Amino acid sequence: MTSETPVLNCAGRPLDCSSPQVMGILNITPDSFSDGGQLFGPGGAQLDAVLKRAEAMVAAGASLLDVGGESTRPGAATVTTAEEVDRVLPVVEALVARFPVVVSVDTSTPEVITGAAAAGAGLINDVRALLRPGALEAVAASELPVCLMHMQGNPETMQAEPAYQDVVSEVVAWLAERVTVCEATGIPRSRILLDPGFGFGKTLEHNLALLQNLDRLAALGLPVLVGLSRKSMIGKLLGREVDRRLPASLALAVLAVERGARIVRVHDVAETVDALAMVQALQGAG
Ligand code: 7PM
Repeated sequence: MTSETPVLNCAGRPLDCSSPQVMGILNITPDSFSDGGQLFGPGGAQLDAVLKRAEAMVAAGASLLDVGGESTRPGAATVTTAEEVDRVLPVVEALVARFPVVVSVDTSTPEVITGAAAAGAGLINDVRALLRPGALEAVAASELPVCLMHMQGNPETMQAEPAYQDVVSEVVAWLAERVTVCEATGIPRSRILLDPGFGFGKTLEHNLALLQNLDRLAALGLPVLVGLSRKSMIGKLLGREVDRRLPASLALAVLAVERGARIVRVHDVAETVDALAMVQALQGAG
C-alpha cells in the first residue's frame, strides 16, 4: 500500500517512506528494560555513550534515531517534566549537530515537544497519540511530523486485562479518529504516521492479529511505523530473555515490512538493515 506522502519533511531533513527505513532506539532512561542502565552512570546521563551508540547506528544505516527520556515500562518511576526536558533536550541537540539523520523524540509532554522542535528534532513519536493536554497544539505549532501510536489503557495498567471485540478494526478506527482530531487542530495528514502499538494493552493473540493484518492499517494511506524489537510477544512465543530475541525480531521486521510497514523501530540496526535489504531485493525481482 503506497502512502499519500512518500517523503516527509522532518525539520528540513527529508524522510523517504517509499522504501523501508530503520529507526534506532536510543534509550536515555535509567530503567528501560533492555538497554537502560548502561547509558546512565552515577553522574546521570552519559552523553558520550549515547553518541557512540548513535554513531554506530547511523553508520549501520539508521535513517532515524529515537530518543526517549520517559520509560513507558509498566510501573516505571514517573519522570517530572523538568527531568524529561533536562534528560532529552541536550541529547537531541547533540545528535542533530553530529548526524545527518532524523532525530525523533519519544514523548507525550507538550513542553518536551516544543523544546525538542527548538533543539532541531525532526519527528515526534508519541505512544499516547497526543492525548495529553496541550500535546496536539504543541505538535501543530512545531510543524513537525508525528507518529500516533495506539495504546489501550495506560502504561501502568495496560497489560492487566487487554480486551477487544475485534482488535484490528478497533485499532484502525481509533487511529483514524486520532488523525481526524489532528487535522482539526492544524496537523495535516502529510505530517502523520501511524503505529498499532505492539504490546501496549495487547495480548499475544492481539499482537499476532495486528501484525498479520497490518495491511489494513497501511490502507489508511499514511506511513506505518512498528516497534516489535525484543518485545515480550517474542518472549511468550519462544521463552527467550530480551538479549536472545534478535533472530525473532528480524523475522518480525521482515514480516511487518511485507505487510506495509515503512519504518521499523529497532535496537539492532545493522542486522535489521541487512534483513530488510533482502525484502527490497525480492521486491525488484520478477
Ligand atoms: C518497557 C516497555 C520499555 C516497553 C520499553 C518499551 C514503541 C514506542 C516503545 C512502539 C512507538 C519498547 C517499548 N515502543 N514507540 N516506544 N512504537 N512508536 O519495547 O512500539 O521499546 S517503548
